[in-house]
Order: sequence, then structure tokens, then C-alpha cells
Amino acid sequence: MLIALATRHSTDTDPWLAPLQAALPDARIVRWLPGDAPVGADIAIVWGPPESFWAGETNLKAIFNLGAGVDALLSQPSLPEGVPLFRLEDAGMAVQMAEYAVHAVIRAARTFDGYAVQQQQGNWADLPDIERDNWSVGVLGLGLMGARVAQTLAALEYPVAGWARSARELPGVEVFAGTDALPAFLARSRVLINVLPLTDDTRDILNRDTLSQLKPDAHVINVGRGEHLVEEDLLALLDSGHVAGATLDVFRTEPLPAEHPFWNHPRVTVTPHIAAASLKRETSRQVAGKIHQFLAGEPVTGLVVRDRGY
Ligand code: NDP
Ligand code: OXD
Repeated sequence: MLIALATRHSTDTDPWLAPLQAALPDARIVRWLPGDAPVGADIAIVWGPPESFWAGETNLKAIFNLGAGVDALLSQPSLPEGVPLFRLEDAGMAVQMAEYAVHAVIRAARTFDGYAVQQQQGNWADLPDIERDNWSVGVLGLGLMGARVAQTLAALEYPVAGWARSARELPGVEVFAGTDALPAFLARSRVLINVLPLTDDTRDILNRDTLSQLKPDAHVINVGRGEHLVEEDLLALLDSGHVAGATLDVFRTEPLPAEHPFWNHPRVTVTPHIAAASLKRETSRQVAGKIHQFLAGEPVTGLVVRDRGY
């Protein structure tokens, strides 16, 4: 079995070679970087390869993505049609996403920034107690990431709701489904956590109109994709005071440009797209398992429905 491992930069490819080869001892894995000759591979394992990769690979039977989000791949006109595309499913990311969200919510709800300021002042004083009823959390997206985020916060006794395309039962979480339910979901939420995939339906979903529907003193946490958020609308709502703070992991342009106002905004926390990393060993094992299932003609989960966009 010949596998092409394709990314944009060698720094992205190199750390994956050893864990993937260890998980796939029966395969020959060839690193492909821009400018290289075609590999003629049966299988592609990719993370953000340039368009030029696809032109040379005409024998591909399946494509495996080293991440959960496939928006960048689906936006490439040269991505071969009819070749099944599989995404990463959890593989240790959901628990990281839950940690990230819990950290951001607790930091706001328990006024830890206020205590940090007081420590600098040598000030031993209580800030107001938490009232959980005032910290209703809404999670956009209830897939592998969103459901874990929602249920982890529900276990900490925050009032949690989630929004997805389709209805389902999720213990401890009030579920809102479909576009018609979005206004009611937003109106009951003070903290909004976005864990949606980026699709034509979800692009720009965090905008002046939707964010204005949140409860006052809202907090916005974006761990989905940068293009979910209309950045100038968030800045305007931070200025007006309707949004009290934001924790942002993903941006329309990454790396976030040096001159971007988010860097120095006193109520915005910026992290460099690290909310949930694709862990090398877990990911390699999952991808290897999927490849073996695929080649054996067995059902493989994580197939991307291209028309749906995720
Ligand atoms: P899933 O496919 O498991 O879940 C997607 C969820 O979004 C589903 O609940 C789906 O609803 C819902 N959804 C999709 N479109 C709509 C819509 N139009 N209206 C309402 N709900 C919608 O994905 P994951 O949970 O694995 O990952 C989600 C995203 O998280 C990734 O696509 C990626 O962008 C981001 N991510 C970010 C990382 C980071 O480090 N910042 C790391 C990993 C992922 P339904 O269940 O009804 O289909
Ligand atoms: C992913 C990501 O989609 O890391 O997996 O953003």
C-alpha cells in the first residue's frame, strides 16, 4: 500500500511520519511537499495540502484528513470528486475542547481575572459569589466536540443548552434544533461557545444580529473556525458593552496579523488555534484503523458528506 502524506510545510509533515509509519507498518508512506513529483499513491493522508497536490494523484482510493474540520479541503476546486474523504473523529480532541471551554467559562464566571488584579494590589477581598443561574451557556454544534463541551459544563451545574441541525436527547443539556430554534437558543444564553463546522450555512453566524440576541454581559468563545465570526461586529458589541468578553482560538486570518485589534483588546483573549490539537499517536492509530477497515471493505465512520459540508 502506497500512502502520500501531504501538507504545505515540512514542519507540518515531519512530526507525523514516525507515528503514522508505526501505526501502519505494512504501508510505504511517502512525504509530499509543494514542488515534489506525484507519488502515485493509493491513499492520501493530508492536512491543508496545496491545490497542486491533487493534480498529480490520479490513483487515490480514499483521502484521510488529520483534523476534524474539512472546510479548507472542500473549498479546493481540485479535490477529486468521487473519492471518499474521511475526517478525524475525536481522537483525544473532544476532551481538550472541553478543557478549553471550561477554562474560559470558569475564568469569567468565577472572576479569576479580578482576583489576579487584586493579588497585584495585595488586596485580600471577596468578589461577588457565583450565581449559576446567571451563567447560562449555549453551545453551537453538538457533534463530537460540542456534545463533550456541553456535557462537561452541565456536569459543573451550569445551565447548558446546545444547538444542532437535528434534534436529539443529550442528558443534562437542553437541545434546540434547526434555524427556527436559533433565536430562542440565543435569547436564553449568556455564554456562547461556537463548535460548529464551517459550511455555507454557518459562515458568519456570529454577527451583530445573533450576538445582540444573547443575554447582556455576554461572553463569546469561538473554537470553530475564524470565518464563523464577523470580527468587526464583535468589536462593536464589545465597545457597546453588550458583550463583556471574548475568548478566541480561530481567526479569519491565521496567524492573527500583528496589527489586529484583538491582540491588545483588554477583554479579548487570543490563543493560536490550539483549543484541541490533533494528537500524533491517537490520530495515527485512528487513521490506520480507518484505512484497514476501508481496504477490507468494512464500514468506516467519519465519512464527510460533501453536499452538507461536514
Ligand atoms: P461534528 O461533525 O461531529 O459536529 C458538527 C455539529 O455541528 C453537529 O452537531 C451538527 O448538527 C452541527 N451543525 C452543522 N451544521 C449546522 C447547521 N447549519 N445548523 C445547526 N447545527 C449544525 O464535528 P466536530 O464536533 O468533530 O467538530 C466541529 C468543528 O470544530 C470542526 O469542524 C472544526 O471546525 C472545529 N475544530 C476546531 C479545533 C480547534 O482546535 N480550534 C479542533 C477540532 C475541531 P447535526 O448533529 O444535527 O448534524
Ligand atoms: C481541526 C482543527 O479541525 O485542528 O481538527 O482545527
